Amino acid sequence: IKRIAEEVRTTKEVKFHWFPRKIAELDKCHHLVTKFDPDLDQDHPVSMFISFNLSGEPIPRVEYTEEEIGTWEVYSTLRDLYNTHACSEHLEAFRLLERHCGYSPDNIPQLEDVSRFLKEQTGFQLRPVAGLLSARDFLASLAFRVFQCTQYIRHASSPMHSPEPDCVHELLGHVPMLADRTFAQFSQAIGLASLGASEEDIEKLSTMYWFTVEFGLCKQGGAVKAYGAGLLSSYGELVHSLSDEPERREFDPEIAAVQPYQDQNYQSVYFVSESFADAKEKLRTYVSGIKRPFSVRFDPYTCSIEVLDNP
Ligand code: NLE
Ligand code: FE2
Repeated sequence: IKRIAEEVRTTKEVKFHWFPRKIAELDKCHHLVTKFDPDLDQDHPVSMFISFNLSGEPIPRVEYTEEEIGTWEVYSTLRDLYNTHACSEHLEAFRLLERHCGYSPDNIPQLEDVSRFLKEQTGFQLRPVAGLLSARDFLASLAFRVFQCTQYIRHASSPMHSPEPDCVHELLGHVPMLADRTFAQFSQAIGLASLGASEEDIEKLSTMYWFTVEFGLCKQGGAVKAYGAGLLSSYGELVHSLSDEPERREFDPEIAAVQPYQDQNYQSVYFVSESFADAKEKLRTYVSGIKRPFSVRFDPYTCSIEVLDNP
């Protein structure tokens, strides 16, 4: 998909990239990054049903096949590993999800139910998406506490690791973390920083997102635990990340934003945060160094972005 850059002007005639200012404008943030062609790539491991829905519409319910529910059974294996490998915020939210949202080894929870739950916890909501989105569109939705979420499941042949997001990744990895208050603030802050940012800053913010929200580790009670969704949804990588194999570095946004990464296999470097509060503070400092001709503020009453020209 070829993206045509749209430009808008502030009163001072400074150009910057278009961004949504109202939650309904997220309907325009659906540009997919196509890494494969499902028609040509016979091995590609997902059933590509796509729910496209507009802002405010309930998320369509999906009836998963028996084979798909079979794949979902990685749930039990992961669940056992969480006790030793997941951070406490994840474990705590997971218990609530089991109680209130149909999380169990033989049921794939419905996005609509999960979205309602998250909304009560942190104001986050889910939106179904057809695949991997462009970084700009994905990050923009976070500014509104909207998480764009795939609904299909990985192929039965590789349940323990998938290079692409799927509902195992979203529901077991992201959702529990989005139920945490500080983590939700951290995620929204990355989103707000991305609005109207230059291509270069989008690249840096999405790399930083990669090493935190997707593959982050944190210290807890003298141990290192996982909070990144890409770890929490992959049995193989969750074990790998806390083993002796990879390198672990202290989280520094400046460094994480430019660290090269690959998205087909396990990471060789992970960043460890002191806590979410500390990560949030470091992010704040990093973001204040990003140059934009304006500043933004989220108005929670109207769910819209206020734009202020910088003096
Ligand atoms: N590797 C992850 C998993 O297997 O669930 C998905 C990562 C998506 C960025
Ligand atoms: Fe993800």
